Amino acid sequence: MKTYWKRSVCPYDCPDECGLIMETDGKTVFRVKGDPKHPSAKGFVCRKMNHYEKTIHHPNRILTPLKRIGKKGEGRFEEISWENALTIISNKWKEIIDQYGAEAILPYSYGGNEHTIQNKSGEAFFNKLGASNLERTICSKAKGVGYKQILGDTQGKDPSIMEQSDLIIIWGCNAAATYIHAYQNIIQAKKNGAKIILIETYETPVSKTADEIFLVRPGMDGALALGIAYYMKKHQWLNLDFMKSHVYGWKEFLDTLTDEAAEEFSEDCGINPEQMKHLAQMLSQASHPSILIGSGLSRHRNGAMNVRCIIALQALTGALGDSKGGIIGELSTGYALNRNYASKPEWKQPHTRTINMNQLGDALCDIEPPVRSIYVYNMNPANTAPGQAKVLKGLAREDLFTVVHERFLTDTAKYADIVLPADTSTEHADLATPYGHLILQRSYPVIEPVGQAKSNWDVFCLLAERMGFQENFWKLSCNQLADAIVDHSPQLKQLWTEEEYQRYQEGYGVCLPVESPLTFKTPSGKVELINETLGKKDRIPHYMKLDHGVYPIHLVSAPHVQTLNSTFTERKELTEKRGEMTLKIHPSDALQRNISNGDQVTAYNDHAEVVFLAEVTKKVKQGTAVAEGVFQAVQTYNGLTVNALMSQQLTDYGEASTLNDNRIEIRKTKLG
Ligand SMILES: Nc1nc2c(c(=O)[nH]1)N[C@H]1C(S)=C(S)[C@@H](COP(=O)(O)OP(=O)(O)OC[C@H]3O[C@@H](n4cnc5c(=O)[nH]c(N)nc54)[C@H](O)[C@@H]3O)O[C@H]1N2
Ligand SMILES: Nc1nc2c(c(=O)[nH]1)N[C@H]1C(S)=C(S)[C@@H](COP(=O)(O)OP(=O)(O)OC[C@H]3O[C@@H](n4cnc5c(=O)[nH]c(N)nc54)[C@H](O)[C@@H]3O)O[C@H]1N2
Ligand code: SF4
Ligand SMILES: [Mo]
Repeated sequence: MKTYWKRSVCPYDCPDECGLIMETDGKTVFRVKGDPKHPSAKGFVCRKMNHYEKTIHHPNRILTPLKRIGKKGEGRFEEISWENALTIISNKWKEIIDQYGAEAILPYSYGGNEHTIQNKSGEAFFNKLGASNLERTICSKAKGVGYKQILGDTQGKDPSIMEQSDLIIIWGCNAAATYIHAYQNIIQAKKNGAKIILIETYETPVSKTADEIFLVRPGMDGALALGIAYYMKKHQWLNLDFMKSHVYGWKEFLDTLTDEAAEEFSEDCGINPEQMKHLAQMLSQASHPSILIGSGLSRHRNGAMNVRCIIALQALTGALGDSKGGIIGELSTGYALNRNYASKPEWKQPHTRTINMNQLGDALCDIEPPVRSIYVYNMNPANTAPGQAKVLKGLAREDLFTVVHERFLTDTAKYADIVLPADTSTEHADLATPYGHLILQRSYPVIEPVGQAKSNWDVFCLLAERMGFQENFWKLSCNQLADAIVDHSPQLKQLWTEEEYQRYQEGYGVCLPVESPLTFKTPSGKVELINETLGKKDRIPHYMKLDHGVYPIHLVSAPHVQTLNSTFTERKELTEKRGEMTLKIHPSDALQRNISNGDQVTAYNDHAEVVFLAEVTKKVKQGTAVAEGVFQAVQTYNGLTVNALMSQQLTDYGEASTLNDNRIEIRKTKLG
């Protein structure tokens, strides 16, 4: 058998989007490694993808279209042909459109595949159809908006600069699991002598690299940041030169940091004044401080504001204008590619309603006029959306026509009327625009499609034909569409040399140029500590105090190192290492409730009751409980996961999810 190595790039919802190389014969992938020529992967990938072949050729992959023969959720299906499946879907949709209008159809997708074509082309299809729009904000939109409110369109910094920092604050990011190459940069910085500080709600795997750990009350990071700013002001630990030249509104901002305010900050966030002062001193004495901001801390009702308060600190140190420090963790490369060529926003039909993806339960159960059909791709909302109990109730509706395009029979797919088999990133061409570093990569198919699996794009083209769309756009192959997007991105040729452009076209990861750190793309051309476009209440970063109701314990849902959201849960060797669905509880909270390590406990609030295995540990802050990972129904005790305890509320800005802004009570589960 003749095999060879081929270049590819990871498609999953992970900031690294690692460059990969794969040993193949064109039909089977035998081995997967990090691409040694990829500037960030440097030959190293995570434990999930270094056996990607186990996912690609997994015996449970869906290989043909399926039609439901059991009850919704039961998971009983029969195989049908593509011809038959497309006829059933298009006939049903035409019937719904005739009777209720296309708005009764809802697309539902997120970042299951992050690459431009498989991620964006569905929007073109549903815009053309006139379906309801989906607000795709489950992840970190509030963080993005918080960043924008102070830095506008300023280019995000590449994590590799942290290697030159002398102080790194990892603020709510489990980089050891979720941003592994940035974590390598941090480890290198530590070897170079940098001090590493962790600000978290619990001691994540990152703790082992941290010199000092501060456990904050969830959602109170704004208070903590402003407390630190207060001590910087009090002791004049400020970079006045930078502020005078490059920061708009700094005097007015500092005026808000009074002694009384500082006391409240400390009391609320659970970090004492001495610790705040210590953090202020370390930050201001560092020559090149970096702050790596995760997304979890923005999934609160005050999430965008908290992010803004943290960024404000680096306006006071001047690190925002430094090429060896500043803010890491908010970056996009989408500007380099014309992604709109794939999503066709101009085809959006006026006055169609928009549904927020975080309120799927309400959308399926309550809204008028009702959603009559949902098409799910790149997502598994039965496991990942907030308000799980209501989402499942909605998906169980007999009168809801559900189509799911998937690689595995996920919990969502089990509710489908029709399941369509999706391919993997090795089976199609695409264009990666990562959100964790400045490296673009183009990918080409490594193997032929497995079974009858098809890419998102190919399915949308087939559906377009059935729905009578006439545009030549729908006649392109994946690779032709990739060519067209690149051709319609003239900026690429301006950003790169001819040689870099050629390497990109050949499928190598190629870096985008780094802009001057003093280029602030805001209306004033400065860092906007005060944002005049916001109302009086919010123009200055301030502490947004929240009402948390009657339940005493704050619940945090954190990522797990063995899995990626619900992706990779098909891989036994990973889920076995992950173990059971666990809730981490502080010993004092456990004692008060007569809970011991290893007990079954029921966490509850107004949304649901969910059973976990208790892990009693000093690694969480008292008053906080942490559930890591996304679990499938079969891996749960009572059919529900931590997502059932989450509300459908949205953030202050960005209409994002508030997955970490929920309270619970916990009791020992009565067995038998
Ligand atoms: N292995 C693995 N990798 C992943 C993922 C995964 O599930 N597993 N998920 C991928 C996705 S979709 C994303 S968005 C990224 C996310 O990557 P991260 O930004 O690292 O992950 P988050 O979900 O934001 O959670 C990070 C941390 O936020 C903390 N946190 C929650 N609330 C607060 C708070 O109020 N204050 C503070 N200080 N900390 C808080 C949690 O304790 C958690 O440890 O990772 C991606 N990569
Ligand atoms: N409890 C809890 N809940 C969470 C999180 C958490 O950490 N804990 N994280 C939250 C965050 S940050 C996010 S972003 C969301 C993510 O929520 P989801 O997007 O639902 O999660 P994923 O598991 O990344 O991807 C979903 C599905 O996409 C499918 N998929 C992959 N590639 C393709 C493809 O090319 N085509 C098609 N049609 N399907 C494909 C995968 O098989 C997978 O089942 O979850 C959120 N919910
Ligand atoms: S899941 Fe993340 S760390 Fe793993 S290969 Fe993909 S991009 Fe890299
Ligand atoms: Mo995410």
